[in-house]
Amino acid sequence: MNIKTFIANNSQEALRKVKEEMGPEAVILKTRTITDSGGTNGMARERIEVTAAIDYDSPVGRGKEPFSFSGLDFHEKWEALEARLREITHFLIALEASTADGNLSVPREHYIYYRQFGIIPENIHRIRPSRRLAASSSGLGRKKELQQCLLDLLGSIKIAKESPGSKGRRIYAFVGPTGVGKTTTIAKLAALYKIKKRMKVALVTVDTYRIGAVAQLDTYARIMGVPLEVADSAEDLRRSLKRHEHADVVLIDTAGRSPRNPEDVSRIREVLSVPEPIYHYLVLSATTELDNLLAAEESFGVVSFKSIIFTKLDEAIDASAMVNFLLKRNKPVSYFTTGQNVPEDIEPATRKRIAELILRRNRTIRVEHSHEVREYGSGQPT
Ligand SMILES: Nc1nc2c(ncn2[C@@H]2O[C@H](COP(=O)(O)OP(=O)(O)O)[C@@H](O)[C@H]2O)c(=O)[nH]1
Ligand SMILES: [Mg+2]
Repeated sequence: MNIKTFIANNSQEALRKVKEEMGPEAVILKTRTITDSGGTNGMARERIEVTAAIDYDSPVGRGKEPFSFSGLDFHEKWEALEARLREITHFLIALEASTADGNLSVPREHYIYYRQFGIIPENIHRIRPSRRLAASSSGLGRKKELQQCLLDLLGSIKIAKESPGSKGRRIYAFVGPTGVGKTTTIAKLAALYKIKKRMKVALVTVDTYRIGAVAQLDTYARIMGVPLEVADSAEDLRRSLKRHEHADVVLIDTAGRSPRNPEDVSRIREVLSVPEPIYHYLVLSATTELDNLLAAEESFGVVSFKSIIFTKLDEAIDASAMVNFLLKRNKPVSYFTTGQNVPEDIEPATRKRIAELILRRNRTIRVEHSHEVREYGSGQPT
């Protein structure tokens, strides 16, 4: 596959260029109007950009030398590969949009735009094109409006209140799949509550399943000088909570169990069944694929968690699985964790951060950072 972009003063001239260079078998993938400053006296003028493709196996494509990496250094090869991948992705998205043409709920151009940012079709269908978007036709204005529609969609993601709960002691339990970072997140929050908020903190672990699990939290507890209780049953947990009835915050660590084993998850629910109200966080990793996030959410649903903490944002090159998950499930998000350092690498979730994560995904589109990336959206923290 060979994909090329041509710029011309009008569409006839662009099509002539495509035919001359790529032959009659070339397929037009995309046309758009762009604005540059090459008019008289540097004035802005509108031009047509056409992206066309030809298969190497076609009579015209055959015999042409495919792109060669020889002679490039590592950095150049990497950049060339990235550019190539972007072209292929773009081509596939355009193909997907053409195939679904009759069933698109938004114009084809919009569909391609959102897909480039990794938004899944199901979530694209939630987008309501603004009236301004329908009216604006010029290149730059249109791009800004498209971006604003995307930001409005992201703005519908719910953000949970920090430190939820009423006055008095707050009890938070952390559930989720193995290795997502529950224990590390608890250590970060314990330090924040104790040092920053000067609260009286107690830790309880019901994770007696894995050798070393208690030792891991115990190390953090000793460093921070907070008490740690180990509970093996609901009765144990009730007694531990009684011993710390004067604490401001109690953080409960649970065993990282396989979401695919319902018995494991039921056991956690059983241990956490105490008369005191417990606010449950579901901890998920931003590096997990969408299908696995949905499966984990479904199996941990039995512990009726109130909000989600996403970990390992630092490791996720693409945050679209996390964002698609939050849009699809409409569950509030509380915190993001961004590394292994305790306590620094944690931050309250914000819509601004979500927008930045999604917008950085598509580096082929220039992002107007100045005003759109802000704490937009009408929803109040829940
Ligand atoms: N890169 C990165 N690693 C993390 C983060 N949070 C936790 N980890 C690491 O993930 C691994 C598993 O963490 P742990 O807290 O034991 O997970 P748990 O099984 O869910 O309790 C450890 O090596 C942590 O240092 C994060 O935000 N970013
Ligand atoms: Mg753990």
